[in-house]
Amino acid sequence: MTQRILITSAIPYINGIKHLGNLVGSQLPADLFARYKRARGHQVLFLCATDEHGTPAELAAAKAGKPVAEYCAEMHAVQADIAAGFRLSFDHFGRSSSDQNRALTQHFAGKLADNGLIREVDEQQVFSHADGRFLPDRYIEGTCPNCGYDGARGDQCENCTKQLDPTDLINPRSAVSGSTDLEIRDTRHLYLRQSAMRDQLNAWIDSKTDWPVLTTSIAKKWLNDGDGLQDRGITRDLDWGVPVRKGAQDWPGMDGKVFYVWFDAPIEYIACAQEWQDAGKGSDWESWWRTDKGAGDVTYFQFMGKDNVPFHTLSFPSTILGSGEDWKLVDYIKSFNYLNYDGGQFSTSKGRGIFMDQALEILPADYWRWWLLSHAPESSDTEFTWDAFQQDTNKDLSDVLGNFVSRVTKFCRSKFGEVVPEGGALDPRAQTLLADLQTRLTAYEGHMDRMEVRKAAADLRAIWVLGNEYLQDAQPWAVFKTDPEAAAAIVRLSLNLICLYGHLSQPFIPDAASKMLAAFGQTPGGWPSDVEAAAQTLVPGASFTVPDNLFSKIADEDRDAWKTRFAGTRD
Ligand code: B3M
Ligand code: ZN
Repeated sequence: MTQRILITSAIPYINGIKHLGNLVGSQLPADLFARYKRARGHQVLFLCATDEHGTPAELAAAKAGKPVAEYCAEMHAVQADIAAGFRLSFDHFGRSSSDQNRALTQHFAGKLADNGLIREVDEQQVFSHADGRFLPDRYIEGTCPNCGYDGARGDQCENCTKQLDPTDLINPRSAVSGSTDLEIRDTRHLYLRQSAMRDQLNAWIDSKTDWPVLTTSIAKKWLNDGDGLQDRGITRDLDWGVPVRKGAQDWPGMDGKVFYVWFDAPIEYIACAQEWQDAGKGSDWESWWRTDKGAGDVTYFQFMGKDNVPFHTLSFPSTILGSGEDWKLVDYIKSFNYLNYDGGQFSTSKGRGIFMDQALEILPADYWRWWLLSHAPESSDTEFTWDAFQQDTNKDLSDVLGNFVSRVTKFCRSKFGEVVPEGGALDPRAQTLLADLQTRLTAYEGHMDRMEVRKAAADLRAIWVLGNEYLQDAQPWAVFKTDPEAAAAIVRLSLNLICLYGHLSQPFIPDAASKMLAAFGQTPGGWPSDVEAAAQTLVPGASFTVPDNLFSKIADEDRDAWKTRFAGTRD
């Protein structure tokens, strides 16, 4: 039965290009899942956007010497371009600074206020004399009161994932100037009464028995930690952001303030559907998001890195539930650990690792997609090393898959021409192969359905290997000498496997998959669940073209050059 599936990836910050660790922790697995579900015939809406508000955007724009709106528009185009380069198949790549998100964010704030879930607090905030401004959240650094990590930021400790307020930090300093000449000043802010939602959130999380442990353990930890579910400030003294309003009305005392970036960013998941419609790409966006308007049959999946889990299991659901309206809550949260880089961490602020634009400069998207997904940091952090990357991609993509495609098509061309030969009946070895493939395919589907990315990659690899082993075993080049009919049957089956592989590989390596299918005049889209039937799809006599080499091997010189080039930091 066709399902309606809503998929969102955590929306990347606007202030710079993301590294491969960010990519594999959200956008890439979300894309894998979206491609798979579409191929299986489901109706998918896959949304992502740039997260454009907050101090990071302001500071990055200032550094670039541009007005912040202009900077964001440019960086959005840059990120959209890179996403296209990685073949991320978003139905829409929106912007949290959109008019739609502005209105919706103000709408939610109004509803929360109506429902008594917002209180006004006269609080004290850090003002930096050296910087001449209030320093919100991220731009104050200090020691985490929870774990003692000395690089904790004012919004969250990266080390233990605890959500923080800037004034919680021990020995605070300005991340802008490093100055410790900080003064606490009075200012009034809005707080979301998350604590009033504890029971509701607890019951909701408890009902999610099929979620990954990584997700529920982080959620439960902060829910039951006593102060983990504190009321959260949702406004800031900044110029750039969604102006604080109660729905369409002014909010007395809140002039010149904006909503906190983490308040409006998840709301962009919703607004993005409206942007998608307003861009003429679809209709009836509310049928994806409002259970009173048709979204009752939608299943909603979110993908994100572990540091984003508290915001998606506590804060955003508080906004949704607290509104009292019939917005859809997420059904499944797939979260990821971190990918490390060659003995350390990827770091945007330090420019360490490989960034998305650089990756595409040196190799096509499929290499990265395959390696990153097949090493997705699911059950623990994992590490990127150039040696492993070279070894794995050379083996899986060139020696196994690429080699299979090229041997079969070239052998066929030399003996039978560029047409699918007729040949005789399949021999028992082929029957065994088909049975083995069917077993693996069923496992592959199960792992894809459950978003077990590494296991799914292992299944796909095994499916490729089975074809190679069969060819090695069946030896059509030897058989041809004595029994051309039998050789033709082996070749026909193998050509059919190329098409099967094209369809099954498409979620992981869309470009190579398209090339494999194009060689036979096919396009990606279908899903051959029945191997036996798939093995007979090509009509004898149908013509094909030998595809260009699908993958080149990564040479040792290149590997070493890249190792050196990416050893330092990005300038
Ligand atoms: N931009 C943080 C991140 O990219 C943040 C995610 C927002 S999801 C609503 O890790
Ligand atoms: Zn900490």
